[in-house]
Amino acid sequence: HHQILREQYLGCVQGLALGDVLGAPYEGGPLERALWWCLGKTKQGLPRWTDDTQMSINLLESLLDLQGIDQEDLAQRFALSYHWTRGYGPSAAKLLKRIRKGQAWQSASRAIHPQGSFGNGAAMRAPVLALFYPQDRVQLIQATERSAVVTHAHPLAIAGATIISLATQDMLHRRNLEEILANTLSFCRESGAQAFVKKLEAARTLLVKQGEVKAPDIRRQLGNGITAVDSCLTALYLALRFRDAPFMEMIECAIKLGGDTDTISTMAGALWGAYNGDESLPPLDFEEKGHLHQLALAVFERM
Ligand code: 8NA
Ligand code: MG
Ligand code: MG
Ligand code: MG
Repeated sequence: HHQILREQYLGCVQGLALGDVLGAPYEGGPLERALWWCLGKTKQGLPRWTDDTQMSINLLESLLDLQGIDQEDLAQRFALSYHWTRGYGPSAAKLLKRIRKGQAWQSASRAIHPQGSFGNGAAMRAPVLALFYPQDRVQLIQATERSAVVTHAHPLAIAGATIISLATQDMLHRRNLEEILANTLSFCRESGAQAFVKKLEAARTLLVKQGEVKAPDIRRQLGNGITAVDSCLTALYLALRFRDAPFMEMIECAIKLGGDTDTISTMAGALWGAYNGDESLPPLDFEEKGHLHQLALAVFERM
């Protein structure tokens, strides 16, 4: 039995933001990369993070202020902090602008996609839920669903977010590889998301494979895209493959995959940091690092 440490809380939050910061310059196509080349630093010259970290901060602050998931509060925080320079997904941007104009999140979401978004935008902020619900699996599953639907009502987006929040809980408890794969598989089966079951089997095969695993194999078998199905198990795979290796080796591998490099690095970074703690992260400075530190501490101290 492992006692979860303060540095694991700090590592999860800092690993999330650092993954975002390091992956963002390589995200998407040439246009997005050129834009990030111009926008990617604060006036003080610090690296900037994107929507992934912004929404994680919103979720942490809402959880701390309201002592649980409050969907209306979350919708307002997400909408008020939306800014086009943070690289939000196209549907997420539309949704948050509608909420900001006063539309209810439920009807705004349905107006954009009747079944909700299946992007990875709920999964990228899901690690912080495990910090708030570190012990109870059922409670974490419910909290993940309730916080996801505000922006991502599609069952695949919720399943992806839950895979990430549950895996973060497992990393906090420093469970072994087989346990984490078994826990993930049982959730994928419960949720009925066959696409995730298939990819989890592929991830297991890649994890136990002897010799080098090349980026094109990971990309083809697990995905590198902006949907939950094409990114969540990629991030879990990277975190498990590199969890006893340096953080930067994992990030380099995530960047080699191309596609949604910031979000895959965000999720993998949070998982890695939850396992290894903040002292093992590279000592790089970035936007609002001290504020993120304070938020992680505040969540730890209420445990
Ligand atoms: P989102 O909710 O906009 O979803 C991403 C995209 O998936 C949408 O814009 C649609 O194209 C498509 N999509 C989602 N749901 C449906 C549906 N039900 N029917 C048809 N199409 C659908 O964005 P998000 O909040 O999930 O974020 C996803 C990613 O976008 C994150 O990586 C984020 O960082 C951002 N982003 C990605 C890139 C990139 O090129 N990789 C660039 C900038 C921003
Ligand atoms: Mg992003
Ligand atoms: Mg909030
Ligand atoms: Mg992204």
